[in-house]
Amino acid sequence: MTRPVGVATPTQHDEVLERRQQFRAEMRAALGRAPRVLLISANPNVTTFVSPYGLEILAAALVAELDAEVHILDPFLPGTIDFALTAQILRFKPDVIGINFRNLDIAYVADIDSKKILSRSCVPTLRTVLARIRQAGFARTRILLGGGGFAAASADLLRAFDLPYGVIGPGAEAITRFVRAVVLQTSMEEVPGLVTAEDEGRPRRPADATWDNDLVPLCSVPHRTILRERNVFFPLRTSSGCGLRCSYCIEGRSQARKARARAAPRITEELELIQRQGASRVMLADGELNVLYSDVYEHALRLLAEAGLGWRAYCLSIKPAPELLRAMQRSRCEGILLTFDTAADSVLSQIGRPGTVASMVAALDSYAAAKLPVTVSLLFGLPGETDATVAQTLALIRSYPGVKFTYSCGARIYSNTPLAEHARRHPEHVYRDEQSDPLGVSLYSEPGPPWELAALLRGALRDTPNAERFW
Ligand code: B12
Ligand code: SF4
Repeated sequence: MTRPVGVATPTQHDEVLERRQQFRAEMRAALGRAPRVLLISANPNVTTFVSPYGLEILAAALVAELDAEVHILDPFLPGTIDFALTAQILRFKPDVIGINFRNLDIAYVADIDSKKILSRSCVPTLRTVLARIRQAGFARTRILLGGGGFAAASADLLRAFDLPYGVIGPGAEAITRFVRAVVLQTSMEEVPGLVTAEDEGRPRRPADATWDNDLVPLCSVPHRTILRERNVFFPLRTSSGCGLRCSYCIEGRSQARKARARAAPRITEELELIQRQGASRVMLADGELNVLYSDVYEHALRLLAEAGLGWRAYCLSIKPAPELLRAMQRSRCEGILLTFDTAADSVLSQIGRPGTVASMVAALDSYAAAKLPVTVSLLFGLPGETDATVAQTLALIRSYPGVKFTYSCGARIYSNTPLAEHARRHPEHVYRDEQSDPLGVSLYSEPGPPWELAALLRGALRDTPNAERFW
C-alpha cells in the first residue's frame, strides 16, 4: 500500500488548532485509535498521466484535522493489479473510503469516417473499483465519491451505483466532516458539498475551498516518481474555483463557486516540496490562471522563474495586466492555453461568458506581442453556431498564422450544467454515443452533427498548418 509522505503545515490560528484538538480527541474517544481512511483514485489516465492531486489534498486534511491514518491507492497505476484492491481493503480495514472520480470521459471525440462519437468513458473504471469494494463487504454508507467527473454527473452516478453520498466541490472539509460523522454516528448535515441522488447536482450546503487552499498536499510517492521519471508537469494550484459560469463547463460547480487565491506562503511551501520531488515543469492547475486578478500569480511565476521551472496554464482571454505579462515573460513559460471557444459575439453571449470577441482578440494580441507561446482553444458547435459564425472563427485563425489554434467539434453535455438544460429544449442538436444509458457521452452541436462540422473544418483548414483538431 502507498503511504503518503510530506509535511502538512497546520495554520497557526488558535481557532483552527482548537478545532483540530477537539476532532482528534473525539476520534480517540470513539475508536481508541486514529481513524483509518482509504483514498482511491479511479482515474484510468485516459490521455496523459496525472497524479491524484485532489486526493493528496484530502490526505493532508485528514492527517492535520483527525490525525488519521491515510492510504492513497491507485488500482490503475502502471504495474498494479486492480483485483488486489479487495485484499488491500480487507487488510487495512478502513473506516471510510473516499473515491476520486476525476474524469467522466475524455470529453470530445466525433469521428468523421464512422460518423460516431468515439469518446472513451471512465465509468467502467469506477464500476470496477466499486465492485472490488463490494467484494470486500464494505458498507455503502461509508463510501464517499468526489472529483470533477463526479460533479459532472453526480445524481446519475449515485443512482447507477446505488450509493448514498457524494461531494460536489472542494473536499478537504467535506471528507473530514464525513469521517467524523461516520465515526461518531452523527448527522451528515455538516458535510459541505454533500449530495445524494435526489439533489440533482445542487448541494444543500455548498463547499468552499478555505481548508483546501490552506493545505500543502501529502503526496503519493509512486505517482510523483512517475511524474519525475516521465518529465510530466507537476500540478500546482495558485487559486481554486471559477466565478464565471460558461454554460457547458462544470468548473464553477465542481470547484468553489467563487474563485479564491491561495495564500502566497502555501504556494511557496508547495513549490519547495515539488522541487524536492524532482519537478522540472509545472502545470498551474487553476481552472483559468487569471480568472481573478491577484498578485498571487505574479508571486507564483516569480518563484517558478527563480527555481528555473517551466510552466503551463489555462488562461481566460482577458487582457493581462502589464505586471502579469512581465512576470510571464521573465519565467520559463512553456504554454498558455487561451480559452477562446469562438470568434462570434452571438455565440459568446449564448454560452454566458462575459466580454466580447474584440476584448478577447486584444488579449491574444498582448500575448502574441509579448512573444509568449500561446495556443488558442476553440469549440465549434456551441449554441448559436451557424455557417456565418463558423466563417468568423475561421477568419480569426487565418489572420493569426503565427499562433497555434486547437479546436474541438461539439460540446460535451454534462448533466449538471445550463447546457444540459438548453439541450433538453433542443434535442435536435444532441448527438449521443451508442450507449443508451444516461451516463453515455452526448455532444451538443449546431448547426449540424459534430462529424460534419469536423469534416467541413478539415477541408477549410487544409492549408492552414497553425490549426489542429484536438482529438
Ligand atoms: C490541470 C488540468 C489538467 C492537466 C493536468 C496536469 C497535471 N499534471 O495534473 C492536463 C492538461 C494534463 C489535463 C488533462 C485532462 N483533463 Co483536465 N483538468 C485540469 C484542471 C484545470 C485542474 C485539475 C487539478 O489538478 N485541479 C486541482 C485539484 C486539487 O482539484 P481536484 O482534483 O478536482 O480535487 C478537488 C475536488 O474535486 C475534491 N475532490 C476530488 N476528489 C475527491 C474525492 C472525495 C471523496 C471528495 C469528498 C472530494 C474530492 O477535493 C479536491 C481538493 O480540493 C481541471 C479543472 C479543475 N479546476 O479542477 C481539469 C479537468 C479535471 N480536466 C478535465 C478533462 C476532461 C481532462 C482530459 C480528459 C482532457 C482531454 N480530453 O485530454 C484529460 C484527462 C487526463 C487523464 N487523467 O488522462 C475535466 C474533467 C471532467 C470531465 N469532463 O470528466 C476538468 C474538470 C475540466 C473541466 N472543467 O471540464 N487536465
Ligand atoms: S471561464 Fe473557463 S473555467 Fe470558468 S466556467 Fe468558463 S470555461 Fe469553465
